[in-house]
Amino acid sequence: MTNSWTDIKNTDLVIVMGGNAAEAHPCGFKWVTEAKAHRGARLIVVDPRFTRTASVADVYAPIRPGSDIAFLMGMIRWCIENDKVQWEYVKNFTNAALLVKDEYGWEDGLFVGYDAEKRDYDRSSWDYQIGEDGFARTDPTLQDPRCVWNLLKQHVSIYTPEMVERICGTPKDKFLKIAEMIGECSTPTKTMTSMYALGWTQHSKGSQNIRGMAMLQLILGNIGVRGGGMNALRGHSNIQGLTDIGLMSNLLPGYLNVPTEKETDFETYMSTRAFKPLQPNQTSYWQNYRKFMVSFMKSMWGDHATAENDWAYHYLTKLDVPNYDILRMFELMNSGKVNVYFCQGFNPLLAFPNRGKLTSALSKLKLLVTIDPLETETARFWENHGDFNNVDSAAIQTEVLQLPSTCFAEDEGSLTSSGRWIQWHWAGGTPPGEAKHDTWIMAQIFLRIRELYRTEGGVFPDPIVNLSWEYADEGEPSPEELAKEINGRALTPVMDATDPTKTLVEAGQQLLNFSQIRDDGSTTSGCWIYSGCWNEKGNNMALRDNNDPDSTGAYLGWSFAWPLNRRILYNRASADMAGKPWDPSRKLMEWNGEKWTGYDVPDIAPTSAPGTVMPFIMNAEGVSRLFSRGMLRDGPFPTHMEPFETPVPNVINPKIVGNPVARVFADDAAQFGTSEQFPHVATSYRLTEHFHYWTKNNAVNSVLQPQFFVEVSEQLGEEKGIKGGDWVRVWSNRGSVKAKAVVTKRLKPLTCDGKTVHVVGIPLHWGFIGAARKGFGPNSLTPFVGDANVETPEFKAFLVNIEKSTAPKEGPVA
Ligand SMILES: Nc1nc2c(c(=O)[nH]1)N[C@H]1C(S)=C(S)[C@@H](COP(=O)(O)OP(=O)(O)OC[C@H]3O[C@@H](n4cnc5c(=O)[nH]c(N)nc54)[C@H](O)[C@@H]3O)O[C@H]1N2
Ligand SMILES: Nc1nc2c(c(=O)[nH]1)N[C@H]1C(S)=C(S)[C@@H](COP(=O)(O)OP(=O)(O)OC[C@H]3O[C@@H](n4cnc5c(=O)[nH]c(N)nc54)[C@H](O)[C@@H]3O)O[C@H]1N2
Ligand SMILES: [Mo]
Repeated sequence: MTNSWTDIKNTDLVIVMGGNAAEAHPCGFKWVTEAKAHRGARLIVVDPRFTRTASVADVYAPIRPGSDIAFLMGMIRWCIENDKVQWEYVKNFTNAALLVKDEYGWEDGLFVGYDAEKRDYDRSSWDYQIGEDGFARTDPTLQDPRCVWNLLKQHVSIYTPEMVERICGTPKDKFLKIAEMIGECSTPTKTMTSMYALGWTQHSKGSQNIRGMAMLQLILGNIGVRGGGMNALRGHSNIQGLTDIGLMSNLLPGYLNVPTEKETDFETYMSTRAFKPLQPNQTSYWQNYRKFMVSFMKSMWGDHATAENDWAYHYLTKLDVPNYDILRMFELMNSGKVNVYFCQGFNPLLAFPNRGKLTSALSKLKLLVTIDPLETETARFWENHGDFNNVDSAAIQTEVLQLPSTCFAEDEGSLTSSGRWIQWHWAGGTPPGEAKHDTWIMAQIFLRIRELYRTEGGVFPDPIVNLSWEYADEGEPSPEELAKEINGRALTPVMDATDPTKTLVEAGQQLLNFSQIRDDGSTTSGCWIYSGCWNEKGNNMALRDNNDPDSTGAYLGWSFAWPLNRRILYNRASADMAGKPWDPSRKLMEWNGEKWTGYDVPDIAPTSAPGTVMPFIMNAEGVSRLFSRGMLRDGPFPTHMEPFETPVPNVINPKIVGNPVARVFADDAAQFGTSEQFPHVATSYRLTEHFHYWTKNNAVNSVLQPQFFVEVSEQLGEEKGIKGGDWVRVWSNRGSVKAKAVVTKRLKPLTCDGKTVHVVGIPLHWGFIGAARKGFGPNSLTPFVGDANVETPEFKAFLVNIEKSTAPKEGPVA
């Protein structure tokens, strides 16, 4: 989230598109209710299904799964056409005025530089014209045809309301009604907030969906202000923490990058991360990258990371491919290239696409180790459960070890919420039976592996045997020790950058925050963005002061938000060029003539005078990006792309299949289905009464939502002779499931490109283990392909067929 849950109460208009917050985030959704009750805020929902969120919306519009880019580009077009633009914001705080290279262009659905063979773009022309002074060229009058604003206008021109209806199936009058409501938020005194989740991410162009809304929010001047923002509603209680702390295969903690194999030495690695400002006076905060990287490597290898050995850069793994995401790992497993798989807190057999392929992949392992508090389908993938898991157990030779772990309720530690609040929690119970903390399990495995490397050597034992491991109990690092390590401390005295005679931090003391992190080896810090979470003041994540001066929703004394306890990112943009709040009734930050003051921690150097340093300090431009240069693989602007399995061809260019640069493995391409065989669009989703695959182990939840079902419209029910409560079979080109039918008015047929499109809804929560009745879930059907930039699987739009059927057969195992 750019903002926070508690800030949602400050909004005038909520748009829930690409999520179902009332269902999947029922506690957080109370802030929408607050905004409705106390500010008269209105709620728009755009979803293929009439959801629980839609049931309390002022306006609901249906949309075909996987078509949101057309809707969002249509909205931007409408705002530009109707002058619903926050001009001062756009001109000063976005890259609207920057000039783009002459070679850049877009034609027939593709940007310049496409190479069909490589399924990739040459992105060199997707960038600014650089002047002789080394800065990007600009035209503040927005007259130059090569300025970002004019290129954007041209780019969105095809997305008329008629085109939106044709692609998305959203009736034109609904679209226009929503456009009017959104357009009102272009004034400085009205804001809209965007709440989204998987309805946008789980597509082969998920990143571009999100960019689309971010661009709209910038045009409306809604980023950095109270009640505005791009608010990603995160999933698991600590999934924000997962990405922050570097658990993506291509990331190190704090959004530093794992080096690639071309970056053979530290200076080469650093050379593309210099981030020289692209406009005069700009902060370009990533210029501090080296400090964060060096201190991270000090936290990993302590005294073994020195200036002489480039801070042990050679210990870091180097990527030979863009990332080792889960899709790639299962592909490798399925090609027999993986022997051992540690599966910790993950149930891929139910959670990942194309279960047939997953079963085949797991069957090729020598050893599968699961670390989980519960019995999972993944740990039992080899067990026959009749129709529910019809495998030949005798043919599977994988050895499975199940290590019972604790769960959050038995652990102490921190959880990072969607709003970047790192909140400490305490154990509510003691581990049952043989269960052990994950930290104990990991430490015990590490100690044994280190011992093997110490005694037996190996090709390159150094990164393992020299790993810094300074804990009171080697066998189980405590959450406090880990949190302090993440915050960072001084190894030798840290001197004041402006006065080198002054000691800022004594050796051994915790760093105050990341401003004290150094690149000379004097500091260590495990994750720079978290620095400040546990300093000499103590555990700031455990703070529970609910004071909120003037009820702004900031709650600065409650837990610790990264970065620097800042609650709203880019908050300098809440004030105009002179530093006065756009909306005095919603003041956030203000320039008092000497420094920035207000309700939040300023997201800019506190003494940067307005008019010099622009609010987007992480960007080399200092401004936000309507045109994202070469940063995303699939385009500097979002362009309409169909899902890989689509009921209608891409109307802009029927030759383009799916996302033209998404990675597709050959076997999976062969398994895509066509609309002739599979005429209906399926999408998958959650129910409030269950949490993924945990709560089916609990009798109460299993009674509340007792059985796996699929939803179809009354029209499709009629067409296929399906009544509510009937058994149906749903199948794709990859597999087949059986479910009870729910025939409902919540789904309505859509008309897309002149064709009737039916949507089939499939909830997630059933499997073959637990207290609930056995069921399937959607992932026997889903395609094995991900987003072109981050590889989130395309769970939300795929093709199926459906027919009336009979009950599935239980297997030999009860
Ligand atoms: N009770 C409960 N709460 C949960 C969870 C749970 O299992 N149970 N899981 C948590 C997790 S891990 C996550 S990630 C979040 C997910 O939170 P959400 O993303 O809100 O949950 P979903 O139900 O997967 O999907 C949301 C909506 O997206 C819609 N949708 C599908 N395709 C499209 C599309 O192409 N465009 C648009 N505009 N909408 C589309 C679906 O119809 C659905 O209503 O929920 C979290 N909260
Ligand atoms: N078709 C389709 N598929 C989807 C989705 C969808 O919308 N549609 N959503 C996707 C999303 S967003 C998500 S997040 C995934 C969820 O998929 P998973 O993350 O695999 O599902 P969970 O059941 O939440 O968690 C996995 C396991 O973690 C265990 N666990 C809980 N606490 C701990 C702990 O402290 N330590 C350890 N070691 N284990 C623990 C649980 O017991 C559980 O067995 O599903 C994905 N799959
Ligand atoms: Mo999730």
